Amino acid sequence: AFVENLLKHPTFLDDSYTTKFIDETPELFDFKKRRDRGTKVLTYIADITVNGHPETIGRAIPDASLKAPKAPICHGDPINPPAGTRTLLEEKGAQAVANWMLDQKKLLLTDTTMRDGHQSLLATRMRSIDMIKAAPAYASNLSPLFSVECWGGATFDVAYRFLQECPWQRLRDLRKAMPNLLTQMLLRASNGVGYTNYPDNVVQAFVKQAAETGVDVFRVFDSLNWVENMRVAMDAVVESGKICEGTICYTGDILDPDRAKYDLNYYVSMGKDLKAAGAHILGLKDMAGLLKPAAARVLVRALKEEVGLPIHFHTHDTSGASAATILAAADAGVDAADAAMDAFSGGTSQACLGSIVEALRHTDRDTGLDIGHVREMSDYWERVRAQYVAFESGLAAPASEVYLHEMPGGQFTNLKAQARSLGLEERWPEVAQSYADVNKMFGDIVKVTPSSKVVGDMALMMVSQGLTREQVEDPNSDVAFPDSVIDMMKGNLGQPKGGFPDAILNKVLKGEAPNLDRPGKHLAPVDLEQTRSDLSSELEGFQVDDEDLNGYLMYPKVFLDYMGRHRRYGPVRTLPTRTFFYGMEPGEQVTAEIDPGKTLEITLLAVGETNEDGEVKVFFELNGQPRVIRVSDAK
Ligand code: 3PY
Ligand code: ZN
Repeated sequence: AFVENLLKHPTFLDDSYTTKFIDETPELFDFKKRRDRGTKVLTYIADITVNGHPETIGRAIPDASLKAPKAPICHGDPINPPAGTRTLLEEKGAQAVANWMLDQKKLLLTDTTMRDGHQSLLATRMRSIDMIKAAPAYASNLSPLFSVECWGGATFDVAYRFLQECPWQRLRDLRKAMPNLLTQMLLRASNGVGYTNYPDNVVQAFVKQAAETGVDVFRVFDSLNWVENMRVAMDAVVESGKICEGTICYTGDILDPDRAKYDLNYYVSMGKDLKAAGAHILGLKDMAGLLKPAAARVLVRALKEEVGLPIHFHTHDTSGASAATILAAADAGVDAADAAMDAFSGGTSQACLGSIVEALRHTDRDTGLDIGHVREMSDYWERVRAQYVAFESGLAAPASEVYLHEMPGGQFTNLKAQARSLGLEERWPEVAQSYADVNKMFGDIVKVTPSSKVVGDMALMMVSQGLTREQVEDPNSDVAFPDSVIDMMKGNLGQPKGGFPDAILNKVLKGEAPNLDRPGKHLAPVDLEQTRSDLSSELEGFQVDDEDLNGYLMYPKVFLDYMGRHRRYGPVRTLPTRTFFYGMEPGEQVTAEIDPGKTLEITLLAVGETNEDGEVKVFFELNGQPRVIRVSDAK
């Protein structure tokens, strides 16, 4: 309803430029046009104040006394932060960073707060402004970090789709504020930052652009662990001169003889394949948090000995046992591990960063981070998190149930919300069991975006229709499979180890032969310049730069919708988070810095009555001048 409501207003005709262009070249625009941006932002505030934000209506509201979070203090010169890992990359290149990792005694840490932390706890809804405020203090106070994971995964489309922001601008701003630290992204190999396999040249263009705009470390994985389907993305990363973290997704249990499909040899052999494919670092991505401490010792030791690359371990704390696993991995020699700042840790997110720092203090794997600085940063994140209560939906307690269903941390809360919307919340244990059954029916596959979404779609369908695995597999029963299941069985996400079982393939494809090749092999390259010029025409002559083009190629409709709203609402990413989600109260004043040093001082004076045409006048003061904005009351 939000999108429709906003798109109903055909006010896209006033001009044809985006925030980004204006933000970068303000001198090109006269006073009137700059004032237009003020009007746009006021229109947004008026609309949200009158109609509410559809994503927060009916949800928990942040405490009224909550103040906007203040940026953490920089201990040191924020303009010249201490040398960090990025300094090494810039001076000596990607291989030198990998070699340096191997030479370190300390356990290197990646902070995931700005990507997986909020993706797993707050449905990916953290806004750029809250990240950018923290970035100088990361550079200044936390320079021993290995990297800051702040881009990719679900954050890309959520930025356009729900936060009305350009994800590229987020990356550019963070990059600038943390010049000494490696930025890291999660890339779904041929699935880019989407849910489908893209043509090779789209993946290549995306990687090139991400490297140019500011990504240093690319964690590249495939949702079925098919190395064949990772090469295009990995080659593009290596070519860009950035760090390629070729990644194994961990599933099953290497110590369980009943899960022999994914045994130690499987992972070691995949690690060797990734090394041969050009990885500088070997990522070990335990997206559901299934790797147990004893298994971690065995796996890390074997990978270290047999592959020889530095190993970067990622896990989730759904079980509550992830810190134990990280410490076991550290004992076994893992080079780097992921953790989230305390206030964004635990549950379906990562382990608690401050506690890992403390656990290793006075040992030979001391992380080198200052725990006081970690606490200050976490205090900031705690205040940030409090503004997003509407999106909290996580676990109230650790759940050993994760070993049954094996859902990735990022999917868990999403699937729960989907189950709720289908009226299946009470039947969650059945959904969990069904998810496990579907996994077996599909032949025990790796479950991570996008394959995890396919398993989730099927599980929800079975529970809502009361179908068992036997009924689904029965050749005489008629089953309407979700589109995503049909697509995956056709081979459009690639091939899992051993292929999909015949029973389910035949049932879904009704005898049609699947494509067993790498999906990208059969996808024609996109004509990038033609697409740019078509898009430019569709946007009434708007100059489409490479970032916009790559955004459009990943998510055509999402990008166009974003642009439409952008023309109406302008640079709303500069608004405080509370204002963005809840509008303003009469008498309240906020500021928004729309260009460096150029600030809108906004006071909401009053909200009028709804007239017979369904319109409301909202009275503001903008930089001391009275302004009246009319919006329709859509309530
Ligand atoms: C993503 O692809 O967004 C993930 O976080 C997978 O774990
Ligand atoms: Zn994760």
